[in-house]
Amino acid sequence: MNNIVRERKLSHVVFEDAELDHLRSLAKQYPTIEAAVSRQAMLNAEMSLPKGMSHAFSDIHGEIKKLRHVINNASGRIRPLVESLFKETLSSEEINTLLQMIYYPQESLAYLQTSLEGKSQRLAFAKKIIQQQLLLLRALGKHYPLSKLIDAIPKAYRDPLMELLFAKSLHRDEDYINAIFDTFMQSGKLLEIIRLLSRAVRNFSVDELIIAGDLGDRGPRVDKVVEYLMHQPTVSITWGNHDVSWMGACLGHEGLIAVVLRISLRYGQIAQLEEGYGIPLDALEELANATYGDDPLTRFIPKYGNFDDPKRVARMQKAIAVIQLKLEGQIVQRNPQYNMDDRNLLHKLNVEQGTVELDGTVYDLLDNYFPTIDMNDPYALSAAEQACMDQLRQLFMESAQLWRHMSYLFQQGDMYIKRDNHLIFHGCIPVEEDGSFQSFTIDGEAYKGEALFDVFESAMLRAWRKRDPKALDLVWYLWTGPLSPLFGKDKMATFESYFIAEKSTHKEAKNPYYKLIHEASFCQHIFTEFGVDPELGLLVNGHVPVNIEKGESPIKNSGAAVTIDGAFSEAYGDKGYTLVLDADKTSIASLHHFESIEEAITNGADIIPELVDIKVFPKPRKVGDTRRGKVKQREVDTLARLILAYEENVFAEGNRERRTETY
Ligand SMILES: [Mn+2]
Repeated sequence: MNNIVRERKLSHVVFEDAELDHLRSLAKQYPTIEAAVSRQAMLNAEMSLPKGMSHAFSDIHGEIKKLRHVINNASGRIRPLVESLFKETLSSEEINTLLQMIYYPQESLAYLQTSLEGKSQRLAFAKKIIQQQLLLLRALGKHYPLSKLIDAIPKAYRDPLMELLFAKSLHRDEDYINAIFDTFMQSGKLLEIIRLLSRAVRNFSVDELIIAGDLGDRGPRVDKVVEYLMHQPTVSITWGNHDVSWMGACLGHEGLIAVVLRISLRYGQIAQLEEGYGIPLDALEELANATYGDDPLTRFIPKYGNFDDPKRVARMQKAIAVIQLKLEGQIVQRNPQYNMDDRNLLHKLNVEQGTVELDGTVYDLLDNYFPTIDMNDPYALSAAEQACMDQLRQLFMESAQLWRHMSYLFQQGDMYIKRDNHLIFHGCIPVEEDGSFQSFTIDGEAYKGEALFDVFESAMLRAWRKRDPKALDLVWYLWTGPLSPLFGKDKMATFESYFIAEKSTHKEAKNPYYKLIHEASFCQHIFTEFGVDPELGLLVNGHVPVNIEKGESPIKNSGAAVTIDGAFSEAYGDKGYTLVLDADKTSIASLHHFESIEEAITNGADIIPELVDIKVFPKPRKVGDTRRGKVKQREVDTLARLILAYEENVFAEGNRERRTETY
């Protein structure tokens, strides 16, 4: 035995079986010491980069036009970069042209096409734009490893575009560069390349988009919002109460189908159902005409939208509202543990008198026409109502587009997410007045705090994967239940707002959480529960619009909580916020109205948000300091063990099994 082997034996490196199994599969990916060292070097280098930027929005509510703009301009972050890069070399008009090309390449090119005459002018223009786009990509590339920059270059044209990207550092002469551009020109590919590079710049400007819930309802098109998000590279979603209503409807939950239909009709947003998801409303219309043909329907005229026949929409809304109230009664009755009996009001109707009794007080009804309610069994659907729901349920479950979109939300979504000390969710953490966590019982077990979020998350997935009826009812509870972290109010006053004049009965009381987040000690109590650093933590929720006109601020007095529902959609106020999670600070950007793509192209309309810093970190955080960085560090450590296993001849390099190992 020679010395080296003796030394090895003396080192007594011990590998447990479980570790060896893991290293063996890793060895397939890194079959040599060189391969493992290369990977380690790249991981270590990446961990030293500043952490990428994340943008968080919430409460999009179907507002596709504005969402598209805010994503395209990276919440206003592309403009300052373009301005600083090109301030010496481009006029402000040229800067605007470049920005329009990046935001809306298709539309901008169509607009410019008319003013660019002749081949040489078009070539010169395209060449200029492409070179500017590549410069931008290089500037953005400093935040990423080279491999990511290469990945960002459109694959179909990667070799020639890489040449152009590095032409300057490689001292390429004009002939070399022109040969590439001339070929693109001759084959008619210049405009396509501009479009592809615009997308690359946009995708490269933001590391992660976080949507804190409520993609649809009220505003125009939930289907277009989901479709657009599905085309973005990295999206994380925390579900909102409106999202889970669509998700449950897609799985065939009748109560939630009624909710989704009623809200679409109330806000006059029928196109998303009929065009977006191919769900015609004929069955409902037939029922509505037969049942409410002579009804004046004063309480049901749609709030938005221009309709030739608003009464047609109103009739359908009333028909589905009554069905919803009945179905909700059934859900509450079959789930006594929800403690929502007080929401069942149909058996308290006095149809002869035209009144309803609510908490001991008798109120007059604004509408007393309920031909389908049988007072002996007020929560049962009539035969015609049931037949209509059967048809609608079939249509919801058969819509391939709805299934595609909702599957994306189930897969991409969570009840909450943690990002580097930011705890992000849609609604609230249900608490009592004194700040202690409220608990909710599922299958005889009480859950509160983080465990409550986790148990709802697994119910969501059980509903999706197994169509478990109990889990499906929990999806409904998440939509409207008083202890739902997505809803966060004591009740949803659907019945009262339709049928009772007294405004006091419409009031929905918010969970004490919304008051308590002004106190630093309460926020720290939450951070501890959710495993977030109490010193650096920030609570982020949407769901409740911040009323700027009333002097409300998105940032709470504690400095440790922020509400980012800034009324994004026109229906709510047309403002909105983006939370910008940067390496050195977290800031809130206030958005404003966005007219149209046409205005953006012809007059340079843009959303240039105002930024206010919320948290400034003692030192800029690197990738290594983040959640993803921790994963990378573990990979570096594991690779070190793999290298040791190679050095110790536990494995042979090159994917060759050592003979001794097979025994
Ligand atoms: Mn909401």
